Amino acid sequence: MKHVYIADAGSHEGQTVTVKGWLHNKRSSGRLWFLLVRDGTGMIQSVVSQKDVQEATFEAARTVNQESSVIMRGTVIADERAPGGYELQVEEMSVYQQAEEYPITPKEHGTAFLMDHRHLWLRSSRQRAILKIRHEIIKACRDFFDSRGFTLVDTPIFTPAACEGTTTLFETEYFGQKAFLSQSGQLYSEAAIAALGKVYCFGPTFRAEKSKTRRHLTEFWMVEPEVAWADLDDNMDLAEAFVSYIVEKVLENRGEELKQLERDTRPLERVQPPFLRISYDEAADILKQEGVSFELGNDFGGGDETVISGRFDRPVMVHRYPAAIKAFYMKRDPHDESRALGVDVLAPEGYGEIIGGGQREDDYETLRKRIDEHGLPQDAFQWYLDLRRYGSVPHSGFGLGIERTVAWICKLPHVRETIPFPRMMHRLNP
Ligand code: NSS
Repeated sequence: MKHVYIADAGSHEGQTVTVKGWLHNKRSSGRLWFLLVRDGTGMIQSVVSQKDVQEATFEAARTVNQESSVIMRGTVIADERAPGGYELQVEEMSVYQQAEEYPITPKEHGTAFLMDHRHLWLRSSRQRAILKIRHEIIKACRDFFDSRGFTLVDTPIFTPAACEGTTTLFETEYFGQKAFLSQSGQLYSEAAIAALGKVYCFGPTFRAEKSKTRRHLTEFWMVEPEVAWADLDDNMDLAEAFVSYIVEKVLENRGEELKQLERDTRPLERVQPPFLRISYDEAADILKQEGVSFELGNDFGGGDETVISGRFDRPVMVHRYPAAIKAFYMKRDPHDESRALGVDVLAPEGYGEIIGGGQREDDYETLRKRIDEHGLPQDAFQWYLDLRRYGSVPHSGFGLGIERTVAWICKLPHVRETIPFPRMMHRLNP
């Protein structure tokens, strides 16, 4: 008998098919069992009627447990009242594996319990919806760059030096040598632009974040475009077009999932270019107006970003941060050497930074000096300095954190639900 996925059941109306999946839940009314079966593509209500089936099938329906794996043969019937619009009138069913008593029940569970059972928690409708949206966001990232002439360049995970400061480096032993897990593929993408012009890398990145916040993971995914001959303004144009495209695709293709998460889509519909561009000093002024105590020169904390982004109905771009708090590779503003040509994109609704990037220092001597000033080893950066010795060009890029973007678009309270198996300071299992 033909195995059909539940999502395709509608095109088999009136036919006998086989559905394979997991028992989501069940209820009975005497001689009938209603089994809600899930297969990853959808849910279908399967009706087992005592008068229509063999004793073994009725007994299987009576005894089958939540999350058991099941195989059902039956006829697809259109039924407006059924979830998904179709029902399976079961002729025969078998239980492939009878599940033990399932630990996750409809009652409320604490976060720690759910995180310990993340491998099972993923099966819930809510987690499924989040993973579907995550997938859509990642696909949109790729499609955006692929359709604009960018080439994907895979950058290494084992690296000899820091990109984003030495305090969050994960160190590992590498055949008698020290290696660090990549914090960003940026430096390697900068090398690749001289070969390919416009590139992006997309992969897992690692930071030993000792902060326990709703925005920090120790392993997160980042997509990073890098463009030759692009300045800070070009970079901001690219970032706003990119973020708008991602939101547009999620609205277009994941309406069901957003509904399931009870996400109000109106704020997302407003995410269209142009985004407001304000300087760090203007952002600091907002904090002052709102009565937030903030020392000029410091970086914005999560709470500060919430206040700043709360002023706007769409993402806001904050540029020209104090150079002293930014990475060694950032180009200084020629009009004010104390400011770096960097930009952060802050998401609205209190989410804060989802993108960090900017224009890179392209002068050999200046960059060499910065490497020293930041206490970084010249040796490990010789290859990077070479890029300023052999055909240096103005260039810019940025990194978008996937998990923070998923958290914002799904409106989740914490990044831990945005990735299948989150890694945080106190979470390495499962
Ligand atoms: O440190 S960033 O601001 N910038 C870079 O890594 C640049 N090297 C990117 C580039 O220009 N190619 O990080 C970029 C984004 C940031 O805006 C967040 O969205 C995300 O990466 N990010 C994180 N997400 C989750 N957890 C943690 N710990 C985290 N750190 C950064």
